[in-house]
Amino acid sequence: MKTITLSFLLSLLAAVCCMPLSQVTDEQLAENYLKKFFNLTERHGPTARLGISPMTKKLIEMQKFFGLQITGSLDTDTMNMMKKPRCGVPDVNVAHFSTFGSNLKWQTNNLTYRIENYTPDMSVEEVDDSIEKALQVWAKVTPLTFTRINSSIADIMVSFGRRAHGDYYPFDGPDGTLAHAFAPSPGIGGDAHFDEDETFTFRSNSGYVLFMVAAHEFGHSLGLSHSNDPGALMYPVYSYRNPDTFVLPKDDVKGIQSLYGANEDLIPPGPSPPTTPDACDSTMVLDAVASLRGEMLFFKDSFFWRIYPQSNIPQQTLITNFWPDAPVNIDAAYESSQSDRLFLFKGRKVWAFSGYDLVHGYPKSISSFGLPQTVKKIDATLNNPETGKTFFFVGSNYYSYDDTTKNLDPGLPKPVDETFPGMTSQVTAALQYRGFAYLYTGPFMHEYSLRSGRLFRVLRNNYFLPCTNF
Ligand SMILES: *[C@@H]1O[C@H](CO)[C@@H](O)[C@H](O)[C@H]1NC(C)=O
Ligand SMILES: *[C@@H]1O[C@H](CO)[C@@H](O)[C@H](O)[C@H]1NC(C)=O
Ligand SMILES: *[C@@H]1O[C@H](CO)[C@@H](O)[C@H](O)[C@H]1NC(C)=O
Ligand SMILES: [Ca+2]
Ligand SMILES: [Ca+2]
Ligand SMILES: [Ca+2]
Ligand SMILES: [Zn+2]
Ligand SMILES: [Zn+2]
Repeated sequence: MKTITLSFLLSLLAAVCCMPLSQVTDEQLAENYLKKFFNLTERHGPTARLGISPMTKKLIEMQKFFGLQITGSLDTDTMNMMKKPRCGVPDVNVAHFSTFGSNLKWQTNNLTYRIENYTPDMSVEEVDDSIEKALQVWAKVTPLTFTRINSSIADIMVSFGRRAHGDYYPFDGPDGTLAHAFAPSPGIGGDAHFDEDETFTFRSNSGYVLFMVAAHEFGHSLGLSHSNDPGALMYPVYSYRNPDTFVLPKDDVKGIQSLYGANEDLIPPGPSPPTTPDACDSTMVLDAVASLRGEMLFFKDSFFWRIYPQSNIPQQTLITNFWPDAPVNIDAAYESSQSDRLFLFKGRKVWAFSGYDLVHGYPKSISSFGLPQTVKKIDATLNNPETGKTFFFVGSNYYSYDDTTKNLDPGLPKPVDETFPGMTSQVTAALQYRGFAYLYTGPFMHEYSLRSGRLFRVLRNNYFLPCTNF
């Protein structure tokens, strides 16, 4: 945790350049992004011993923060990340939850807020409701209270504005920066500004959900900085979540309680704060594993990790950040290299994706593979590109499907351990990689030859998905 003063934030934000995104080259965009969010102060000139430019150094810092492959260059994943809609507050020196420093918190628990103006995107009632609920996200887990006032100066002044809106940190037009807020202090401190050039919505997943954007900004208003936990509300990049079911994640709860303590009131029982799956948890049981265009994907809850063959650093993301139409808490997944599609299974349904897009006609019933009605869910799937067969593991049995004839093979189902000796417990996930079949059961993984079915080794999850918290 590092102390960042408000004046520092101000000077940083003041360095923001405001060219429209579409007219700038990738390099200019990257330079602006790193200046704005990673404290890049000058672009040229060698950095001491290492001899790498300040720009490369900041690029590596940014790639580390977002769990991207550390290349030090403007590769596609890095550029895509820089183009995502996000919050306008910088990401310097943050780890898991972080604060602006213990001196940047409110000295009272009873705060006031005022909505200075409204967006035409939503009704007045919808804006009032979104702002109130966004503050309650934080009030629920702390002793903080928020009282609305309609005149004079409140601690947290909420307003909508576009471009230059009176604080020297102009907004940037549609997308890019969605909003920003100031750390606790008198005057502009605590205030939250929303970019009117965005389309804000109450509940719909087209446009930006005001409740989600506001809940994040109020985290800053109360003294939290950004978190690199991709499941945290204080993660700097926007992701859609259903406002009706949203529960403040554990990382944010820990962050805000480190400043203000817990809510002493009796809280009615509700869903517990979601935690982001941790690759370092040796007891974790993965939902599904698949290959995709040379990468490996590991699914758990609402998240997945990607691993590039060249690097050993898993990148963790929300499933819906990649495939907005995908289910979460899936049962099984596989890549069909013949059709270049990714199949995701949940219950009796299957989704097919081509790139980021849901293939027309999906989700479908798993009966489309010829599986009988008695199969209520698939535990794991395994595709063998050499034979064009896909195995569906169900309980202690498996079915095999021929991608060419589009039929289930006859004489099925068969006991799993007839083909994969020693696999007597439920298969929870499966992966084919370089001529081997990897069958997961709980936190363990059995390595078989795809051809002979011979069992080579019993490994743990971390064989492919290493623990990289250091
Ligand atoms: C930002 O960069 C400047 C100059 O390189 C440095 O003096 C300052 O401490 C940096 N701030 C943070 C928060 O790292
Ligand atoms: C803050 O509000 C709470 C609950 O409304 C109240 O019990 C408490 O006395 C207030 N504290 C101050 C300092 O006004
Ligand atoms: C402020 O205005 C809103 C709506 O215009 C109203 O519901 C609320 O009661 C007002 N609050 C105060 C303290 O006047
Ligand atoms: Ca204020
Ligand atoms: Ca914007
Ligand atoms: Ca708008
Ligand atoms: Zn933010
Ligand atoms: Zn502003």
